[in-house]
Amino acid sequence: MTTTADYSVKIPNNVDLHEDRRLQRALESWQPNFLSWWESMGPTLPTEDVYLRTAVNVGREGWAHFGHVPMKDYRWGIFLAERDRERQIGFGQHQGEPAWQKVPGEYRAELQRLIVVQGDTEPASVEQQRNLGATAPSLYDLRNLFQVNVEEGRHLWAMVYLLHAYFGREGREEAEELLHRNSGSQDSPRILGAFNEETPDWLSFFMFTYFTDRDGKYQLGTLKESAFDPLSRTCEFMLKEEAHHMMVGTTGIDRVVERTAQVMTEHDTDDVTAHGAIPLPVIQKYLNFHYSVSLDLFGSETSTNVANYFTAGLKGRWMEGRRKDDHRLTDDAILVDALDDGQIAQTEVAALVGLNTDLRREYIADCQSGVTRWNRILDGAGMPQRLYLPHVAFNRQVGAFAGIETSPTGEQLSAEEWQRRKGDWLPTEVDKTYVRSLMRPVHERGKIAAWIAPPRQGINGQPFDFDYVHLA
Ligand code: BYC
Repeated sequence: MTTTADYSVKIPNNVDLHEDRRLQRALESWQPNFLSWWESMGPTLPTEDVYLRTAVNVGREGWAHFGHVPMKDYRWGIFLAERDRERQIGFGQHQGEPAWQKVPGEYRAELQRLIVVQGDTEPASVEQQRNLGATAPSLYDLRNLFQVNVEEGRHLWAMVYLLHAYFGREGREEAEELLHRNSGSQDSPRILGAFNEETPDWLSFFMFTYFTDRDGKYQLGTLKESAFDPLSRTCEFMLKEEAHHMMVGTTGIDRVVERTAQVMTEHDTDDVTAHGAIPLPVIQKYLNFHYSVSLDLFGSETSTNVANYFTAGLKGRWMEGRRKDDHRLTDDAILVDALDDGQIAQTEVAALVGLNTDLRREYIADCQSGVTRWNRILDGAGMPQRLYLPHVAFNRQVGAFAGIETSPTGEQLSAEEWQRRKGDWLPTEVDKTYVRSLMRPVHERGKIAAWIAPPRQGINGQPFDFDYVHLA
């Protein structure tokens, strides 16, 4: 195992793939299927080349190379973070034992399931975003979209490598299925709810990369703790790439809010539609939608699945190493959200079954930091309006609150009242049509659409007016 990726081979990798001919052949026979999936389900906008980052080294000293690459020639590869030979399991009933280099038979099914669920989200997001290139607000944004897309493709490779290398025939079959399920498909949809929603416009894209990619960050963070070392090392490296996706979402919404605030101040009006910007209430509705569907991605407040994952050592907590407890949690309790006699309440449960709640709370605190940041932009523009995260029970389809309806402040509503008022809180057809009407491509160097401010910084030290993408 080296830290540097070998690019002289068909499948770039740092896992000494050439030493295992069977595995290499299996992955080489999956590769054309991946490429034809990319051709038919990946980005639709024809391009000559794109200024992309390609991973070249997983070590500490610089890991990426930037350059213009035709997207179909992007080198998707397999990169695991460096192995720590002393690594021990950090939690659960195997705490203190050496990390596993193979899959223990008794946990095979659960591990495979976790890897399949994780793998399923990656190509799903590429499918969701495939038409966005045609309406990019600038070449800079177009390049970022494609960067996110190729890296999600690489994250699929990361999970497929694990399935092929450690799960035999079943793993290979699952790897095929990852290319056959499709986002939004009636017959074979993607596994998790949020990955079957549409990403039809760039406001949705920025909300998705802020809220849904952030679930990815937190889930990968828990899998990085896994006793199964190859999974842990794969996730560690994926998290490095994920940071860029977070940046795209955070600064994307920054720039939308900034532009709206500018137009509101310049024209002294809340109704910015006449001036081609996105009204704050519409931004809030999009935020409400993406946040609530992303909360669903954490599963139920109480889950025996997650208790079993933790006890077995398959999936840890966010920042497990920094937690000041026994890392076994067999005697601990946690307060989780619940319905008590139909009312929103909290109830005490065993800490182990409450671990989805624990992770969701870490995630919520992180989401709040974005809202605080966007409100600082509003404040800086001298405006009294503020954005907010809706109540945890708002618009939920999974978990304790799936059966009730609430307002964004958590006021419980009857089904009729919800039907009557939900258009005040979630994007309506009118809102979506308006946002879509703004989505006209700006594919000219150095230019930007009117509904969004330019970024403060370019990519890899390049200016905003750099030729990030050459269109075909
Ligand atoms: N939609 O015990 P429960 C990312 C299922 S995003 C549909 O409460 P558990 C990315 C659940 O599977 C990160 N079904 O939940 C972001 C279970 O079914 P089974 C993706 C759902 O198991 C942007 C049943 O309901 N990675 O990387 O504790 C771009 C009972 O569930 C949903 C992972 O999620 C839902 N929302 O936790 C690109 C990590 N929620 O098994 C990429 C791996 C639950 O009884 N996955 N269900 O048939 C997991 O850790 C867990 O499977 C979950 C659910 C956290 C998803």
